Amino acid sequence: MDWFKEVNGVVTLKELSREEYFLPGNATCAGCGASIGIRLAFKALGPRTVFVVPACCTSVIQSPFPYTAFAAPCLNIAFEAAAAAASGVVAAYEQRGVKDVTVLAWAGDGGTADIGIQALSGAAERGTNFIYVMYDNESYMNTGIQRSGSTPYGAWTTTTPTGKREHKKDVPLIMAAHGIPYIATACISYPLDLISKLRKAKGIEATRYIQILAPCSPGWRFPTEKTIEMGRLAVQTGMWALFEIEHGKFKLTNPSATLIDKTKRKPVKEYLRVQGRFDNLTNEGIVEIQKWIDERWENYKKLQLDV
Ligand SMILES: Cc1ncc(C[n+]2csc(CCOP(=O)(O)OP(=O)(O)O)c2C)c(N)n1
Repeated sequence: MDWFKEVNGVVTLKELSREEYFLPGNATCAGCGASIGIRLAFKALGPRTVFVVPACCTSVIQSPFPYTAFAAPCLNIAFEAAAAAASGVVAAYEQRGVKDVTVLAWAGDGGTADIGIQALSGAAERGTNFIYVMYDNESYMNTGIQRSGSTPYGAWTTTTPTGKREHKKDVPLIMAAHGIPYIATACISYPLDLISKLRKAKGIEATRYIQILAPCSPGWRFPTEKTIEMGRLAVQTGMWALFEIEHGKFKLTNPSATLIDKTKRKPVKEYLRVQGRFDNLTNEGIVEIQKWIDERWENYKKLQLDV
């Protein structure tokens, strides 16, 4: 079934299929940002998609029999093995001459930025034909909120009780160093942008990497009805930037493209002060994060000018 009109066209909510392949009655926490991402990924890619999911919140959401929440094939795999297993699925379909299935590795930030990065790097170097999504809830949430390489500076987790001392690892730029043709960032609070990036990725035959910010109410300590608001604040303050790197060309996408001028971005304090995970952050900590954001955006400016 050709259930969307164009691969790279403008997306509107009306254009989206009403069919749901991420089923209700599943095991998500209330206000789960990752599950919004899963629903949108299905809407973007359609049911001829095979998910490859390592140990993470999604495996718990998806797998408990008989309440499985995916109306499409899903391979649950070991924590470190998403890209390796997805490479195997791609090879199997190629061997059988099947060309209309999208293989989607769907992994958390721990499973990507930390334990899964060697398999992902290998697949990207080989140019394996899959989409790899890191849904970024900025911690190992499934096992009770341990810090990951993608946890931001100053955030409380059970393994950083006084706040993380290091800044977030820049996985999109690590992937860019592999020279793959499509890299993007997205956020569940901007669904049309997320869908159009996934659709664009679907139309490219190579390794594609998309990192999706997925706020987590229990882990970030905000009320469950505020998930979308958290994602918006992350983007509006510049803590999370929306961009694409297509064949090496870096481009900020909206609304981030409108925030290149520092004065257009909200102060990061507005984002930090509404999340319990930053409760212990001092004013110096806030200044440090603001400085980190401003430096990153200077780099984005340069990257955008370089193309
Ligand atoms: C080799 C190995 N180490 C540890 C675990 C335990 N484990 C399962 S899920 C998980 C956390 C996953 O974190 P992340 O990838 O960030 O996804 P999230 O749970 O946040 O969705 C851990 C540590 C495991 N399954 N395998």
